[in-house]
Amino acid sequence: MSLNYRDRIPNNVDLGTNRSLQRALEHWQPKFLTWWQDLGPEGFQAADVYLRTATSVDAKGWATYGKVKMPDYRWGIFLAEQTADRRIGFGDFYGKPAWDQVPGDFRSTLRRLIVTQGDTEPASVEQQRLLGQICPSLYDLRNLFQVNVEEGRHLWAMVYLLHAYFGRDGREEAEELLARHSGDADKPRILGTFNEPISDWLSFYMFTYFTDRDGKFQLKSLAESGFDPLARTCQFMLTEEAHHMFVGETGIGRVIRRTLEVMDEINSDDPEALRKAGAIDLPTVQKYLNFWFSSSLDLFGSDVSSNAATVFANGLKGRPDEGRYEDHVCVEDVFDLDKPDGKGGVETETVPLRNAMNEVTRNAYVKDCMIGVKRWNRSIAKAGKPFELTLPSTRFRRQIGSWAGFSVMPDGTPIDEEAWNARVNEWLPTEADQQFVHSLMRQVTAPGKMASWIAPPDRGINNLPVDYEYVHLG
Ligand code: BYC
Ligand code: FE
Ligand code: FE
Repeated sequence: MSLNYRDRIPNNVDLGTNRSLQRALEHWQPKFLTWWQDLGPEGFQAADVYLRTATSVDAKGWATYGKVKMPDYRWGIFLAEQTADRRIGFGDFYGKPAWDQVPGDFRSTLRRLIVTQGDTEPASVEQQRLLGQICPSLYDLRNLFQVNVEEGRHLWAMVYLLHAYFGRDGREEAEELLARHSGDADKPRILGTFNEPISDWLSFYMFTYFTDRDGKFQLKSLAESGFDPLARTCQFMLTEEAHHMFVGETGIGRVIRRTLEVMDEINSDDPEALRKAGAIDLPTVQKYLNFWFSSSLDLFGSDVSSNAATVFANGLKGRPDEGRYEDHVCVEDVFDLDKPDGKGGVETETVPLRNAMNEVTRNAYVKDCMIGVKRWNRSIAKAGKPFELTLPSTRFRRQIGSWAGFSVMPDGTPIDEEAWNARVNEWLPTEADQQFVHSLMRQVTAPGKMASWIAPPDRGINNLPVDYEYVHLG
């Protein structure tokens, strides 16, 4: 299936054969571009950026690279190839043919899932809009913009579904996706993490490591959907997501590598001395990790959720990698959950598996988060430094689910509020920590040069050297 770049809206859905849909999307397109100009990357709309653009929807070899001004990026509608005779892979309709149209009974539930997914994409662009002005290198600046244009395309992906399958209310929801804004007091974005400011690059790397990884797992779950257009859209989005998490993992890895170098240079691992030397001390990295990991855990929803049970039963949203499981119906199985016992301790509650699907997905996510942490720790150990980064307990600093509002130490021990207040500054970034990190953020734009607090990447993009001019400032 070739991608049509001749149409005003690039696509592989034969958009040209559906005139009214094409017109509706062409009506939304200028609104998207206005939003991009107003709330997309500030100050770089005229710059030439070395970006990759999709040329096929195959998992391999789908990209072409070249210098593009971001407003000229060809945002389009790309779905993975259709599988013949695809069947619904889980829930009450297991084994029935997948749906090409919206199943009427589940219309509003399905729309809500698509809107929630769609809302996060422009939210992240809004959160990151000022980072270009404090970029640590041209290489990083280019990666930021690559992530931004692709999140913009993910918005297109959901808007296409809303326009194509949900009629007038779908079109209204598409407008609302441009009307809510990250952090807006009156019209915030739907999910908590997407209203948190990302005002420095350490937060950006944490976000792309932890929060884009929620994207990976939610997209994997939606890629199992019995509603075939949603499944195929998400399958292609997943191929773009890998780079976002790469930016996070290598970004944090480079921050750590630079800190280790400075430790050797000044022959000290004292946080204050490291800060004076322009590096980010590892306890501060841990605090930022604690913040973004715990925030991202909330994105999976409550551990016991009737919503989750319903969307699973209805065949709308499965488990990530549903194929790994033997039982796809899950009416008999149960799941053991830890929850507060109301007396300052922990107790186990046994719930029907379908109601615990959010927790099943969250557990898979936590396991995936470990991979990078292990890699970072290996580099610290190799440098001979006695420090280990850890993922805090899933009970720590939760705002959604049965641990919401409870004071819990990073190791998972429940404590009282007084003890929490006495120690919270050891666990989460303080105002002073944030000010320090922010004080390091000075724009570096000479090709190949890096800010003081970050090591260069191992290699450049698409086999180009690290000192290639990835962004030509107009
Ligand atoms: N903040 O039964 P519950 C990405 C609401 S990231 C605020 O606990 P449910 C990306 C919930 O909406 C992937 N509110 O949860 C990453 C519900 O409200 P209503 C995004 C929250 O419904 C980086 C109520 O609490 N995709 O792509 O089972 C850059 C009770 O809900 C939060 C998706 O999320 C929260 N954290 O699950 C760019 C997939 N959590 O309806 C992009 C689609 C819950 O009672 N969404 N609530 O008013 C879903 O599948 C589900 O909506 C959720 C929540 C998993 C998010
Ligand atoms: Fe996305
Ligand atoms: Fe992403």
